[in-house]
Amino acid sequence: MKNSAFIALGSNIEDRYTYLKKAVLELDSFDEIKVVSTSSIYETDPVGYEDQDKFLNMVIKVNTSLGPFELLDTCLDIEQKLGRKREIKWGPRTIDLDILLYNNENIETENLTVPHPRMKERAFVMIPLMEIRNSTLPVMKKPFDPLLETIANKEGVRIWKQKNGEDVFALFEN
Ligand code: PH2
Ligand code: MG
Ligand code: MG
Repeated sequence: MKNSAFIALGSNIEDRYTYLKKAVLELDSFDEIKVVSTSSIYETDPVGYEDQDKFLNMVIKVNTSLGPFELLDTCLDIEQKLGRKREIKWGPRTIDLDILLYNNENIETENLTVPHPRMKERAFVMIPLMEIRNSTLPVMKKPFDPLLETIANKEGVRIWKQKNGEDVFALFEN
């Protein structure tokens, strides 16, 4: 599995935690996809369309033998399977799976843009992404991340379930 990708997950229809868990397990159930890292789960204020319930968001890292478009199709299939209905743009959803990064590639097509075009402004994406990325580096006393310093609405992103240890699925054990 020579490729690696980062995927953002979001849910704001009950049971949010179960939707996150099912989506991660569904992704990992494919022979072509292995979930190698997960962030903590964050509760976040809705961005864009604000008249909706709070989200749970997280970011995962996968290794995969799928190409980016195959990975996108797989994500859309899982959204369908978990009952996603597309009604209001940016509106409530059981599960949203967005490919943030795929290797170091730049992809610009109608259906897929990588890096994800809005990720840099979204604290609910960048905070969990930095958490995973930083966990692969030695622990520093004072993490310094210029991009994170400039991001707005960080206060709208709060830890909901802290990741504890390296086991990828420990977050989802009861
Ligand atoms: N997703 C959106 C729009 N707004 N807000 C939060 N907090 N979390 C999301 O995942 C989210 C959002 C569109 O995909
Ligand atoms: Mg999205
Ligand atoms: Mg999406």
